[in-house]
Amino acid sequence: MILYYHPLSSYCWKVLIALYENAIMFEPKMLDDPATAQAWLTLWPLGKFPLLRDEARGNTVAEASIIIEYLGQHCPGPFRPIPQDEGAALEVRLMDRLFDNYVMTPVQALVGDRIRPEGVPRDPYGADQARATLKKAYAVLEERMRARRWAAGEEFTLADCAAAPSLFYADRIEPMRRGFPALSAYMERVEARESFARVLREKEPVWHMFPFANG
Ligand SMILES: N[C@@H](CCC(=O)N[C@@H](CS)C(=O)NCC(=O)O)C(=O)O
Repeated sequence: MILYYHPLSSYCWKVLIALYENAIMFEPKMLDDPATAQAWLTLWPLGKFPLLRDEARGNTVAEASIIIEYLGQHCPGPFRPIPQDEGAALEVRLMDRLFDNYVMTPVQALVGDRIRPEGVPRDPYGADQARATLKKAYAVLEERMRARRWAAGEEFTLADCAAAPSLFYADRIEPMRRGFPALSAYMERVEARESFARVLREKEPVWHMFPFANG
């Protein structure tokens, strides 16, 4: 299986965590190579990454959460992205949506605002709205995760694949560690987990390219 990815992409981190959790073999293809980027765009003209190409089964799989569910179906292991219990599964999917829609989306808006090409005006109103969304999301997540070890309960799931990258990036842009003790304790736990620790180590050579790397 080929994973089209970039080492600074939070949605790629989300999939890498799932791959590393179950020690799944794959071929990473970095999108900074023009021929790789062309192959990826041909497969997925929407131009979003990550993208998984499973040559053996003839499948092209897009969208991080769907890729993770696909891996859970075809390469099962001790890490189960979605629990069998229906109620628990809904909570996992809800947390996955909360992290994508209300943490990662405003983070992308704030990063996008900072790296606008020269001559394109910034959007302070949109940036304020994005920060306000992040603060509301922190409060909701703090409350919901207060008594949990992992993002959706006692098991490490798809929700954690979404939580770890989105909170990591959000914390660099709108620091959360002082005001939100449950989220802060969660970040320490998840950063110590080998799958995510590996993702964090692998980002180091390119981390300076992140526009908020120094605050
Ligand atoms: N909903 C998509 C979002 C993926 C996404 O936004 N990826 C970013 C990188 S983290 C991307 O493709 N950026 C390129 C662009 O938007 O042009 C998913 O869950 O996979």
